[in-house]
Amino acid sequence: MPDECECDCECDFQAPQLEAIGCDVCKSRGVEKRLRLEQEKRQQQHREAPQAVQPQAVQAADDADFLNGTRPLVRYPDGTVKLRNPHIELMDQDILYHLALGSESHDLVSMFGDVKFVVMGGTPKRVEQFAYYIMQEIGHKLPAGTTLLDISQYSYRYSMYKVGPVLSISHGMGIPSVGILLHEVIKLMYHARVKDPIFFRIGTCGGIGIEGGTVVISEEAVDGLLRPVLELPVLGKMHSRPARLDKKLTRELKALATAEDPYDTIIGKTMCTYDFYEGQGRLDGAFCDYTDEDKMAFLGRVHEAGVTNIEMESLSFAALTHHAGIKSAVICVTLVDRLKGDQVLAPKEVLSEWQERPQKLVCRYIKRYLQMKGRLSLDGHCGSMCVKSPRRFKLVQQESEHVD
Ligand code: R2B
Ligand code: URA
Repeated sequence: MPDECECDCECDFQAPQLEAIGCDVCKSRGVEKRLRLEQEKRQQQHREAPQAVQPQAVQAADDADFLNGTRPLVRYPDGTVKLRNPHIELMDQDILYHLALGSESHDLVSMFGDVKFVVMGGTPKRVEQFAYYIMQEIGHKLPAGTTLLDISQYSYRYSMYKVGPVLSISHGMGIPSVGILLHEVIKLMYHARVKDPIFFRIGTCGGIGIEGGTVVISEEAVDGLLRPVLELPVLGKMHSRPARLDKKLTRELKALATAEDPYDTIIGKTMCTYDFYEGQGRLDGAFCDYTDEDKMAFLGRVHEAGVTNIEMESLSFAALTHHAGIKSAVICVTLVDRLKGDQVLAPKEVLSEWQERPQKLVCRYIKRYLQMKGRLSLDGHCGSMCVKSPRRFKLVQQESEHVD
């Protein structure tokens, strides 16, 4: 488009307010020109943006901001979650596609405004199990004629159950899956105006030099190169976010392990990898270009660096919750000691009992919190049909489905 005016209104195309001067043709050209100049300026700024920052620098800057009190306020003063994305406010509606929810299709404040805890686990079955377990433990009563429902069933991606102040959600396997979910759950917290939520990931992992069935509470998440940072290419450039977990929450969880527990609960550094096989140094994948000695040397090295367990989601979980200013913790049970082997060989019933261990710890935390707030009702009174045993209730329900 030529900048010069072809008419005789003598519009000055150098003027800052191009859209306000000249004839109608020049005005519209002025607007177009301004938009084009703004776009060029943005593109130029993007080209000049600094190259990928080193993970150590990201961590150090985050530390400094934290200590100086200059870390941007990531929650509103009343504790509600603030979104670090100016675009959301400008949208007509925000569809949380993978949760099968929307900011205008659902009354998210009434549905989720009372949430305090978000507990994530890998599989739909495990989070359903946790929902029934926590329901029993906190004495949550369902209204007559109702049962727990998978709120996100129509997404066919993730499962979500709500039990009073607790949301139990499946995150699938790996950093991409948990990352997508966290974007949407953090937005859900924002739309629902949830105050000071606490997020937990409960899962499984491989241990290094520790017995199968040990519960590990992560003090830090690191990547396969031992860097405590989540790296993500964004618009063609590498972005780094510090992966940080709440230290106080970690200590509080550890304090809830008891001497009567027939297993150890420890605090350790968690390595998070992009793959279960080669990424975790296994010899039993479809491909393997290293020797048993190479594998043992790698595991020895990371163990020496303080790594106690390996899994596949903690880095994204820690980085995105920290970026959102949300307190979080990762609690995993070890299924195998990687210094002794690669395959998960324990019998199904044993694995099943092991997987309940992180659930128990988080349940103790939630119960203690609700007790302290005077919100734990265990008096057994309810005005309508109560669920006495969620397990039996479910069995009866399942059986009825098979009877004509
Ligand atoms: C633990 O177990 C899964 C792999 O089997 C993965 O989701 C993880 O972090
Ligand atoms: N999950 C993992 O990611 N690794 C293991 O070794 C076991 C469970």
